Parts: sequence; structure tokens; C-alpha cells
Amino acid sequence: MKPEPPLLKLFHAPTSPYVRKVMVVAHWLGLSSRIELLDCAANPVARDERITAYNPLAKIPAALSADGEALFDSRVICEYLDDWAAGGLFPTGARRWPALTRQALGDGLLDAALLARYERQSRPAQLWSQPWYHGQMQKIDAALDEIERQAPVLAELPFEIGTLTLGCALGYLDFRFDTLDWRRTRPRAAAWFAEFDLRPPMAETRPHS
Ligand SMILES: N[C@@H](CCC(=O)N[C@@H](CS)C(=O)NCC(=O)O)C(=O)O
Repeated sequence: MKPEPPLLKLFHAPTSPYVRKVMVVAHWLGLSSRIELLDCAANPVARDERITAYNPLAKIPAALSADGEALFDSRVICEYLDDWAAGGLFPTGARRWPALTRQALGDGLLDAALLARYERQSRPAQLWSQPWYHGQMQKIDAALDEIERQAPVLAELPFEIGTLTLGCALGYLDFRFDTLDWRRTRPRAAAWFAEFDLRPPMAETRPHS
């Protein structure tokens, strides 16, 4: 049988938590074989022209639809796939807003983590700003506290855009901030994540260098 044509071409990195969101959605919807991965090197201080040809922000994930339409960022690409497959990962009605807000919480945790990491990676040590780093780490801490507060609710929810984004965010902390020890004071979030992270789309998309 002829393989199905790609649904999306995706600028990709196996370390990117936002790309991971897209891949988790693709796996959940049974579409991962319809995503063609494109090489790139996203970097905040060295623009990759392969990406900027489609996304002026130079960030990944960025995608090209079968019609050649550029799609970014992770929120748009996840919703595009879900809409294509009528997957239901973006709830409708009253459940939509809490789900999107959970997505924003996970994305915001990641934004802070990336800003903290980029500062340390991109600037020489003598220019590191402790208040800047501390400010980003405070956002991460507060987001983790909110996940702990919501953990009993999360455990009852179906697989959806909010929970999978929180899963990708916590997975990124384990990958890049492994000394953070966030679980010690957040037992309910830790228990929720331990179970959630075993779901096949999560297991199949773990970040690696
Ligand atoms: N809001 C964006 C964030 C994407 C993002 O920051 N991606 C990182 C890789 S993990 C990136 O491309 N960084 C390069 C840069 O900041 O220029 C999304 O949800 O896709």
C-alpha cells in the first residue's frame, strides 16, 4: 500500500518541549507517521534561515501544511492537528476555558524555564543576572504550586491539551532542571505526573539530546 502523504512538515528538535506538545498530539491522534520532520537549529541569538523562511520569530515548532501554509506556534499546530482529526483534545463549551488556561500555565512555566536557561547559555558568566534568573525560577515555582493545587482535578480529566501541556512542562524540568527537586513539596503533582507520564504518547516522545 502507498504510504499516506505528509499532513505536516515540522521544524523539529527532540529537546524542545513545545515541539513535544505537537508530537504528543500527533501520537495521540495516530498521525505521527504523517508528520515529516525537518532539520533545523532554533537559537534565540542565531536565526536559522530554514525556519525564518516560514516563521519570522525563528522559533520551533513551525510547520508547513500540505497546502504550503505556514503554521506556528505549538498552540496553533496542536489545534490544527486536533481539528483535522476531530480528536477532541480541545474541549468545547465550559470545559474549553480551563483546558486552554492549563495550556497557558504549562506554556508559561516553559517560557520561564527557557528564559532562565537561555540567559545562562547565551551570556558569559560575568554577565549573568541573578535577579533575572531568580525571577524566572519564581515563576516556575509558582506554576508548580498551582499544578499541586490542581492535581486532584487533573487526575480526573481526560487526556486533553491542558494536561498534556502540563505533562510536557514537567518532563522538561526533569530533562533540563533535574536538580530542582520540585516533587519534595508537591506530592500530589508528583503522583499525578508519575501516572500521566506513562501514557503512550508521553512515553514515545521523551526528550533526548
Ligand atoms: N510560544 C512558542 C514558544 C516556542 C519556543 O520558544 N521554542 C524554542 C525551542 S524550545 C525556540 O524556538 N527558541 C528559539 C528562539 O527563542 O529564538 C510555542 O508555543 O511554540
